[in-house]
Formats: sequence, C-alpha cells, structure tokens
Amino acid sequence: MAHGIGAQLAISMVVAALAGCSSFGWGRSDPPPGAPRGDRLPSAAEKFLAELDTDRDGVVTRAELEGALRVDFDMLDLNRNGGLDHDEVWTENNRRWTESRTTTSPLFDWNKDTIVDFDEFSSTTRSSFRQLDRNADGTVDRDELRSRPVRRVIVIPQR
Ligand SMILES: [Ca+2]
Ligand SMILES: [Ca+2]
Ligand SMILES: [Ca+2]
Repeated sequence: MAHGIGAQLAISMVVAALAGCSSFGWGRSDPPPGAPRGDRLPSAAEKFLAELDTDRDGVVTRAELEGALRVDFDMLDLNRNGGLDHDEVWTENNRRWTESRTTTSPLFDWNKDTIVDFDEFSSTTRSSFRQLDRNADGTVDRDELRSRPVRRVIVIPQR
C-alpha cells in the first residue's frame, strides 16, 4: 500500500477543518451557505477518506483507523523494538511541526517510561476519531464528515 500523509495528519486536518479553524476546510471557493453542495466534501475530508478508507466503501471504520495507525507506527519504529525512542520521537515531531504547524499534535511519552508505545502514539488520533464519529457507531461516514461538530459537553442520561 502506498503510504500517504498518515492517519494522524489526515485526522487532525479534518478535525481542524470541521472546527472551522483551518484553511483545509470550507474555503472562499465553496458555495455560500444554503447553496446545494451535492456530495462534495471539504478537501480535508476527501484526504481523510483517501488516506483511511482502505476498502473504499465510503466509511472509515475503527479497524481501518487502527490499521493505518499501525502502518504509521511501524514506519517510525526504525529499530523495531515496539516503541518510539527519543530520537524517533524527535524526528517525527519535527516533521509534524514542519508539515502542519498549528494543527500539530506532537507525540508525547505520557507515562514517562522514555518510550512512546503504540497506545501513546494513537491516543490523540483515537480521541479525534471518536469526536468525528458523532453517532458513536464505530465508523465515520460522509455525513459525519460533512457536518460541523456540535460542541456538546452535557450528556443526557438515557433511561
Ligand atoms: Ca471503509
Ligand atoms: Ca511511554
Ligand atoms: Ca459514525
């Protein structure tokens, strides 16, 4: 599989676009609000699908996300010890900063064991995926990619 921009960058771009704080989303060339958009998605969303929807069925499943994250992780784990050490993290964080500046989410060794393991590597991307998966069915579909996320912090208890 040809490797593209990577799962994390694809997700952080689409999250930023949907939040309206990125040039990747609805730009000046987009139709005004209310105009028919057809099936068109913001460019970041198209990139997100191109990167992560490996079976091309129009939805990104959690399994597709995990597969893409694993590919990214293995590419960074140059010495194949199952974790990213200081040099590997430093190189990757530099690359991310150069590529995406303000939308960068750097790798972080949360438990300070000097290595970034797969869960630490994936945590930001997984939580962004949950944010995009607004109906919590474990997949992100085109409808979810088209609509801006509603910032809801109140959880209404279900009976
Ligand atoms: Ca798919
Ligand atoms: Ca760690
Ligand atoms: Ca969903």
